[in-house]
Amino acid sequence: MMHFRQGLWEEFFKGDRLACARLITAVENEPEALPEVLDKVIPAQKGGIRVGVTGPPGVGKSTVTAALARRAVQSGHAVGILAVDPTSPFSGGAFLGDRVRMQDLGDDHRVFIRSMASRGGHGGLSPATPYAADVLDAFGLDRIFIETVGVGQAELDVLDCSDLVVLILQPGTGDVIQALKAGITEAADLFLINKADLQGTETLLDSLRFLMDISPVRKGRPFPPILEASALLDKGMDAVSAEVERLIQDCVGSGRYREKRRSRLEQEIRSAIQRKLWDGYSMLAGADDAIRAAAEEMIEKSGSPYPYIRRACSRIRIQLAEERAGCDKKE
Ligand SMILES: Nc1nc2c(ncn2[C@@H]2O[C@H](COP(=O)(O)OP(=O)(O)O)[C@@H](O)[C@H]2O)c(=O)[nH]1
Ligand SMILES: [Mg+2]
Repeated sequence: MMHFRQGLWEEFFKGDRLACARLITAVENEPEALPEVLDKVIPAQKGGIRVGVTGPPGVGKSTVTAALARRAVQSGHAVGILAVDPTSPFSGGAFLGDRVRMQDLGDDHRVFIRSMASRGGHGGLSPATPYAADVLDAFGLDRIFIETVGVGQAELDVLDCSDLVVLILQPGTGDVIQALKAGITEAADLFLINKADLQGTETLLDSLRFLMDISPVRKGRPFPPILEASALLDKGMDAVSAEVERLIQDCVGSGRYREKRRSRLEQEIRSAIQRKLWDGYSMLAGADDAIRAAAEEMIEKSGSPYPYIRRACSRIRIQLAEERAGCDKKE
C-alpha cells in the first residue's frame, strides 16, 4: 500500500518543491510513511554533503549558515537548509534585519529551507532530521546545512547526521568550556569564532590555541582549523566558505564521506529492525498487560525482569516463524 497520493513521487523527482516539503512533513509526523520514503530516496541519493552548524544559542549559527548558503549557491551548488533552531530567522521569527536577509535566500529557488521541530525535550536535533536530509539529498541538493540549537550532549547527535561539523563560538562568553565539557570540540572539523567585530576575540583565540597545544591528536585527525569572521558584517566569510569546501573535498577524497554514509545506513537498518520487532511484539494480544504484570511482579516479589523478557522473545520468535510460514505459503 502506497502512503502518498499518486503522482507525488514523479513531482518530487522532477524537482517540485511542494512535493519535497510534503515528504519532509511525512518523515516528521507519519512514521508509517518512513519505509516508503526511505525505499525511494536512499537509492536516489546523489552524494549531497551534510554540513552541521552548531554552537551556543545566539552565537550566529543562522547568520553564518545564510552566508555559507549564499556562497554555495553562487558557486553553482543546489542548497538545502534544515534549521532545528526554533528561534531561527529562516522561519521568520527574528529581527527584521535578519529576516530580510534570510528571505532573500528563501526567495532563491536554488535554496530549499525547512525548519524542523525539535521534539521530546531532547534539544539539539529532531529525530526526523537525518531522514529530512535523506530526502533533500535525493531531491538533488548537494550542500545540505543542518543548523542545531545549543551545545550540549544532544549536540553530539549532529555528528551522526553530518559529514562535517562547524562549531561556532563567540568572544566574551565561557562557551568554549561548555563546548569542551560536552565533547563537541572533539567532533568539530572547523572552529569558527564569529562576531570577531566584538571585543575578546584575541582571548578566545588564545584559549583555543592553548586547547590545541594540550590536545592529543584526535583519532588520527589533526586539530581543526580555527577561523574568525563577522557573519553579520559578512567579513571573513569568503575564507570560511572556502575552508568548508576544502574540508568537503578532503572528506570525499579520503573516503571519510563513504564511511560516514555507511555508518548512517547501518544505524538506519538497526533502528528499522528494532522498530519492526517492537511493532510486532506490541501488536501481540495482551502485550501491554503482560508488560505491566511483569513490572508489578518485579516490585511485589523482587523479581528479575529476565524470565519475562525471555518469554517475550520466544513469543516474537513464534510470531516471526508464523509470518515466515505465511510468506512461504503465498510464494
Ligand atoms: N556583532 C555581531 N553580531 C552578530 C554576528 N553574527 C550574528 N550576529 C547577531 O547575533 C544574533 C544572533 O544571531 P543568529 O544567527 O540568530 O544566532 P543563532 O542563535 O546561533 O542562530 C543576531 O542578532 C545577529 O544579528 C556578528 O558577526 N557580529
Ligand atoms: Mg539560529
